[in-house]
Amino acid sequence: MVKRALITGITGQDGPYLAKLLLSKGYKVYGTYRRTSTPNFWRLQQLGIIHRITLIPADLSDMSSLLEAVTTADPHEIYNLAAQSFVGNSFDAPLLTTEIDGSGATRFLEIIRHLGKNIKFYQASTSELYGATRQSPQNENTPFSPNSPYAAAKLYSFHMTRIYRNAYGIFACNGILFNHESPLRGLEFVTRKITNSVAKIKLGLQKELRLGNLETKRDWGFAPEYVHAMWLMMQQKKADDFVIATGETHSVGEFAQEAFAAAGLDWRTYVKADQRLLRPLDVTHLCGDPSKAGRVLDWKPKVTFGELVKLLVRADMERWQKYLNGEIFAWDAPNYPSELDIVSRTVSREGKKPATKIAKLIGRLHRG
Ligand code: NAP
Ligand code: F7E
Repeated sequence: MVKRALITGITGQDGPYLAKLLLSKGYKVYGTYRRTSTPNFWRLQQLGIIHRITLIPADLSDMSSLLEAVTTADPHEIYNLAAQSFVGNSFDAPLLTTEIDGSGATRFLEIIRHLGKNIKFYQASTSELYGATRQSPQNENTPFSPNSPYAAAKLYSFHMTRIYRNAYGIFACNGILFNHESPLRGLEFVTRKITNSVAKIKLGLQKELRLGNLETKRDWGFAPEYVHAMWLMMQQKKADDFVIATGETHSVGEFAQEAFAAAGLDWRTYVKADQRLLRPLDVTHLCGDPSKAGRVLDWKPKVTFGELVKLLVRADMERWQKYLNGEIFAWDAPNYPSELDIVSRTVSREGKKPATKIAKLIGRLHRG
C-alpha cells in the first residue's frame, strides 16, 4: 500500500527536506502552500522535487481550505509544519501568529476528530516553549515558560495536540525541535543572515554585519536530520512527545566567529552590535537533551556545530558566486529588498553585467 502524507508549510525550510525523505520512502506526498502574489517554490526547485509533489492551496487560518486539503489528500499522516515561524515578527503580529501557530493545529485536530479516520498528526513544537527556564539541558519534563507571542501560540498547539491524543485517542505527537538550520533557512534567521553576509563580505559586496543580541545561546542542528526524527515519531506504536536537539549550545557571537573564520576573516572587524535588532524579550539559553529520542527512536544528531557552520557558509558562497557568474538558479536573495539593493549597486558599479572585475575577484578567491 502506498502511504500518503500531507505536509503543511511545503514552501518553508523543513517541508522540502521532509518531502524528499518521504518520497525516498515511497510515499505519495501532498504539500499545502499559501497563494501569494509571487510564487515561492525556490526550495522545492532547489531540491529538484517540485514535480513529484501534489500542491494544494490552503491557509492555516482558513478551516475550509484545510478540510479541502485533507479530503483531497486523504492522508495517513499529516505533518503540520506551517507557521509564522519568525519569533521577532511575532511581537509585531501577535494575533496573526496566534491564529496560525496556535489555532491552526486545533483546526487539523478537529478535522481528524470529525472525519473519524485513522490519520496520524505531527505538530511542529519548539524549544522556544522553554523560554525563560533556568533548567539546562531541557528535556520533555522541563516546565515550559514561553517568552514570546510565538512561543505562547505554540504552547497552545502543543497542549491541544496532547489533549486530543489523550481525550480522543488520536495518534498526535509533538516534536519539540531545537533550532535547526540548513542552506534552505530563511534569510531573516540569524544563522543564514550571518553566513549570507560572510559570503558577501568575502566577495566585496557588503562592508559590515549588524546583529542584535550576540550573547544568546542556541542548540543548533542540521535540518535534514531533524525531519528524519519527525518521520520516526510517526512510525512508533504509541504517539508521544520528543525533544530533538544536539545537546550542545553556542552563542550567536560564537556562530559569527566560526562563520567568518570559515571564510578566512576576523569577525571582530565586520560585526557591529545594533540595539535596534534586540527583541522586546529574548530567550537567552537553550540546550536540549535528546536522550529520550536516542533511546526510543534510535535518533542521534551527526553533523557537528563546526560542520554545520562551514556547510552554510559554503552554500552561500557558492550561490553568490553563481549569481555573479551570471547563472540563473532558484534562490531567495532576489526576493529581499536588502539583497536586491546590493545586487543592483554591484551591477551599476561594474557596468551592464556583474562580470569582468568580479569574475577576476572570484578567480583570486578560488586561488585562495
Ligand atoms: P519556515 O521556513 O518559516 O516555513 C514556514 C512555512 O509555513 C512556509 O511554507 C510558510 O509559507 C508557511 N505558512 C506561514 N503562514 C501560513 C499560513 N497562514 N497558512 C499556511 N502556511 C503558512 O519554517 P521552518 O523552519 O521550515 O519550520 C517548520 C515548522 O517547525 C514551523 O512550524 C516552525 O515554527 C517549527 N520549528 C522550527 C524550528 C527551526 O529551527 N527551523 C525549530 C522548532 C520548530 P510561505 O512560504 O508562503 O511563507
Ligand atoms: O534567532 C538572536 C536572536 O531568529 C536566534 C525559529 O526557527 O528557532 C528559531 O527561532 C537568536 C535570538 O531564531 C539577530 O535575538 C541576534 O536570540 O535565528 P533566530 P529563534 O528566535 O531561535 C526556534 C526553535 C523556532 O521555533 C523558530 O521558529 O539570535 N539574534 N541578532 C538575531 N536574530 C535574528 N533573526 N537576527 C539578528 O540580527
